[in-house]
Amino acid sequence: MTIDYNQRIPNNVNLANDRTLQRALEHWQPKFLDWWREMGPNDFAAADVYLRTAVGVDAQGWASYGAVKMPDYRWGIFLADPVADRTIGFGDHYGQPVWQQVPGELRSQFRRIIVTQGDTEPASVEQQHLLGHSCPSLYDLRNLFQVNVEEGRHLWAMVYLLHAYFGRDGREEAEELLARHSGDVDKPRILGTFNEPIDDWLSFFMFTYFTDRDGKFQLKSLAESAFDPLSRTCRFMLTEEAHHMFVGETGVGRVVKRTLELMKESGTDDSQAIRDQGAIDLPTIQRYLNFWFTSSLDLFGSEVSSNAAGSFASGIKGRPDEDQYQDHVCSEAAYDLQTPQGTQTVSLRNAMNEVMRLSYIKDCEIGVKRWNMQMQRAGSDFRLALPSPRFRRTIGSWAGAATDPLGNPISREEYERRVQDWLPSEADRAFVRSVMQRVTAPGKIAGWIAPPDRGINSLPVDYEYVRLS
Ligand code: BYC
Repeated sequence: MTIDYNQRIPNNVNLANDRTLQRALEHWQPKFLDWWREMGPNDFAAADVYLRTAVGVDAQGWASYGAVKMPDYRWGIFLADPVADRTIGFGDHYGQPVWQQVPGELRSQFRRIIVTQGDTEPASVEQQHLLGHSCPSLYDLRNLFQVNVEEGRHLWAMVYLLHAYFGRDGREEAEELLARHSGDVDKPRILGTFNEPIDDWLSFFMFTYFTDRDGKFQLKSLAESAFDPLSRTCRFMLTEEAHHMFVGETGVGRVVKRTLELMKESGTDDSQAIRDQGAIDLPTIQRYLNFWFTSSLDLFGSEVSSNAAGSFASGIKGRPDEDQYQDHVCSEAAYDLQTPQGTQTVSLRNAMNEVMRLSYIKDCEIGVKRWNMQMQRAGSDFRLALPSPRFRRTIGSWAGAATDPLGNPISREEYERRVQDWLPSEADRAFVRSVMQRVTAPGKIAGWIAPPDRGINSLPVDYEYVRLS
């Protein structure tokens, strides 16, 4: 299904044939643009940014690249092509044909999940609102903006579903998605991580590595949904999402690389000596990793969750890559959980959040291994590690339990005494911000990060990816 760019709202859902829906979305569009102008990277509205824009929805050749001013980006509605005769892959309705409409009895659960997913997208743009001012290079600045415009499009994806399938309630929810704001005292974003400030680039890279990866897992589980328009929407979002995690993985890798270079040149791994040279010492990188990883673990919800059981049973949300499992109904299976009170056996359906969290942790390990290989090759003994999923949790069985990063229970007093070694302190954050001075000359790069191995879309690294004047 080709994307129609002649419409005011580019789409591949034949919007022109549904005048009521088209009008409703055209009514929401200026509000979105107002929000973008106010909460997005607004100081760069006049810059020409080398952005990719979706031109199709098949895996090959789906995007075109070119200079665009961000407010002119063609946000639109793109669903992956339907799969012929698709059937429900899990839960109580396993094997039945998928739904093209939301069943009445599941409306509020579907709406809640779509709203929660939709809420994260503008939240992340708000979190990164001022980051452009401290960019390490034009290459990185462009990547930030690419991520931002695509999160904006992912908001469109959810707003389309709300408008098209949830009537008046859906339209009201779509308005609310622009009314809540990241970190706002009165109207914060729904999920914890999306209210954390991202005001330095190390946080941005950790966020795109860890938090966008939660996005990958949540979108994969929604791509399994029995509600076919949701599944198709999420399938296409996943195509765009891959680049965001690439930005995170290579970003952290380049910070590590630069630090290792300076450690080698100066013959020391002393943190202060590295900081004196304007780079970020490895223990600080570990503390940032601890912060963003643990915060992202909370995004999977509680270990024991009747919401998760209900979503699985009724066909709302499956497990990522449901095909990998033998049992797709899971009505009899049990699951052993380790809680602060000891082992607890629950039904597998109730433990679906934990099943997802464990697959996510496995996926997170891959990048950590790569970063550690860099250290091994450079002759450093330092290794980064993911902390235990019991550490610094605010949701679920381990919420509020004092443990060290290995997950060993400790007293609250010991936790408070040692937390500075485990999580970024105010002084760490101030230091990290202090090295992040804006570099915008083509081909130049800040001193705390190594240049990328290659440019974007086969262009050289020193290409002028953002024309600021
Ligand atoms: N913070 O049974 P529970 C992305 C709430 S990222 C605050 O434990 P459930 C992206 C929960 O809402 C992916 N509240 O968990 C990445 C519920 O509240 P209500 C986003 C939390 O419901 C980067 C209560 O606790 N997509 O796309 O099974 C950039 C009890 O819930 C948190 C989704 O999340 C938290 N961390 O699962 C841009 C998918 N965790 O309803 C984008 C849609 C839980 O009782 N969402 N709570 O008031 C879901 O599937 C589920 O809502 C959750 C929670 C997985 C989030």
